[in-house]
Amino acid sequence: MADQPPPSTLPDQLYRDDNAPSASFRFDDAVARVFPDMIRRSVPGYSSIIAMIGILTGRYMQPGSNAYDLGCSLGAATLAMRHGIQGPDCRLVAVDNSPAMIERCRHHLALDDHPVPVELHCADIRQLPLDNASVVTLNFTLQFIPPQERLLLLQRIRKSLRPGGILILSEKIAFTDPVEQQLQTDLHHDFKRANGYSDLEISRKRSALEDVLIPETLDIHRQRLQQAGFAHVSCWQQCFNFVSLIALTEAP
Ligand code: GEK
Repeated sequence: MADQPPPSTLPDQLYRDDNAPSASFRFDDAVARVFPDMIRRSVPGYSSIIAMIGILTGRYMQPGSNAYDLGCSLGAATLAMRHGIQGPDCRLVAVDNSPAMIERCRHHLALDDHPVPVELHCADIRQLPLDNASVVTLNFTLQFIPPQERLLLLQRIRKSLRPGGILILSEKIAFTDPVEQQLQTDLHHDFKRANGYSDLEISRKRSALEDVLIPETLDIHRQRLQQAGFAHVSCWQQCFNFVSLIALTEAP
């Protein structure tokens, strides 16, 4: 694969024209083609989360264990995890159920010459066998899983983790207080406007994501993680309505 040209990274103009997709949002070829630009301009704090996933992996990855990046898209978090891994005999597994994402992710990984091998799978993370894990990442993926299926997935992740292992969970969140909800939504839209999206693009994308990306409150996430068996949950980054949590198998 390394001898093939790298995938081009195009500007996200998907919702700019009148022929913008009107159906529900899908991770298809059109999205995969513009994904790096789309996520950088849409998710406040994304690049700092990616960098910190490398740091967290470095701290918690145990020799002879597995790391998983679930919902890897083009492999940004996968690469951060790969570079964070220090110990010997570690295995890194990256999974996404979008063939368009996996195809491009393969190219991105091939351009990186770090020695830790990466296994790439096109699969549904709800069916993926997990074991002997010390670091599992769900970087803005759980929000696309139907809410009633989230606990089961977190329980399976918790069961797969060694003592001392962690889950890194990043999500768009909702707020119970309507004033806070409005404030954080407005600030997020200001961020998107500052990154060149028009009001029309913002509103078209918002409609496309309705019932596809389902945000929940920080309280619901914390409670569910505890119900799944995690000993401690810490929110280590919040930027407007986007957070990243670390869930520990053992209290620090
Ligand atoms: C990053 N983590 O750049 N099984 C597998 N993959 C899934 C499933 C599923 N059931 N549902 C959704 N996905 C990445 C960004 S994007 C976040 C993650 C976003 C995949 C989906 O195909 C997409 O690639 C990814 O989860 C979500 O760090 O677009 O906001």
